[in-house]
Amino acid sequence: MRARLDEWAGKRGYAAGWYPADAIDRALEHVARLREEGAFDDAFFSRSLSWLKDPGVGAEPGERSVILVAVPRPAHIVTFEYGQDSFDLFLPVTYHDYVGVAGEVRKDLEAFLGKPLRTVRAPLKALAVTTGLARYGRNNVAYVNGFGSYVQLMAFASGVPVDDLAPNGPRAAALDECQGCKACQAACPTGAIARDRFLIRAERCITWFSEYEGPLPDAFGLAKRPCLVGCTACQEACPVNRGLLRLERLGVRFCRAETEFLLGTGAAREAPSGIAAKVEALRCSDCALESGQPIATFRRNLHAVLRHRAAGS
Ligand code: B12
Ligand code: SF4
Ligand code: SF4
Repeated sequence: MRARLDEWAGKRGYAAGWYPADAIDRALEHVARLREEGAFDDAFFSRSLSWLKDPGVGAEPGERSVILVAVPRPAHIVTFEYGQDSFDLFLPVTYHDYVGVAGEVRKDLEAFLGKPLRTVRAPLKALAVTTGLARYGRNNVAYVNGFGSYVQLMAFASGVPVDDLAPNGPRAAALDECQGCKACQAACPTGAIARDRFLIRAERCITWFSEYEGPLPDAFGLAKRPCLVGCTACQEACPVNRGLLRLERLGVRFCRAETEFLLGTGAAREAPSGIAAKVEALRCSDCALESGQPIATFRRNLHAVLRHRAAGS
């Protein structure tokens, strides 16, 4: 069975592994233990990790195994005309079509195996690392052999039993390359990659701010790679990722009037015709329209980044 999964993944350029379903419990316990130890900032936990207590998280009765898939993904480029110039802004790896890609992969795998699968909600990095599919970098992102960290992780449960290759499972392991390296720590503009512990201080991470309403650190707009949401600094600084980032143009260009509408600075209060299709093409829940208007985080992030670009900083 594992051989069939390897064949499927190999043909598509993915990495994948098949594990007993209790691997999901181990990953959940790992995070729960950190919570009990008080490792998380309360605001961060309640905003970003409280879903771990939702019904339906983890394995369901009758599910015997979990398939983990790491799909290499590019970052995407979108162009905005603004002032006298045009600017290429980025959607970091995983932000374009997150749900769509996971859905396609599941359908493809179901067809290949001839078995129904259920998408599992779980802490995916902990799952990938504790099963041995990936390793943590000091930046707390998961690295998969040959792909670096530029992957989207996904997990699918099935009723098919599978032998545990490593009883008790491998422990969470860090990359060997992290020994003596602090490149990601030095590159992180907000000190989120801690000096005194392995777990990042996610409540300082620019990505965290950029995904929620509220004040945004200046560092978001000043980033070397200007992003519409998220941050790529700790991954791009990493020697293990060297040469692995793929960039793809989405072929979306917002003209001056459209950019002004998105920023709320133009005369147009009504959406210019055609803009909905362009925004839709980003397939990004953080850069969307709601009732014809850009959601607050989209407008705020775009404003922050274009203001700095136009000022030449
Ligand atoms: C919440 C969340 C966030 C939060 C918090 C991030 C975080 N580090 O927890 C915010 C909004 C900040 C965020 C940011 C990003 N995210 Co995010 N996020 C998630 C989400 C929903 C849950 C992550 C999670 O479980 N966090 C809980 C923490 C406790 O778990 P952990 O990070 O694995 O931490 C473990 C280690 O610290 C370890 N540990 C503790 N002490 C020690 C000591 C040693 C020695 C070792 C080895 C380990 C160790 O134990 C912890 C628990 O197991 C997942 C999707 C999912 N369902 O899993 C995506 C996910 C993790 N995100 C993803 C991505 C791509 C990102 C960004 C790169 C996006 C971007 N470009 O801006 C950044 C990266 C920021 C960073 N440096 O981590 C991808 C990661 C892919 C990958 N290759 O790892 C995921 C898996 C989505 C996906 N389906 O692919 N994210
Ligand atoms: S930059 Fe260095 S310390 Fe950070 S994850 Fe990469 S190898 Fe590890
Ligand atoms: S994503 Fe950016 S802010 Fe977050 S840890 Fe990495 S470098 Fe720091």
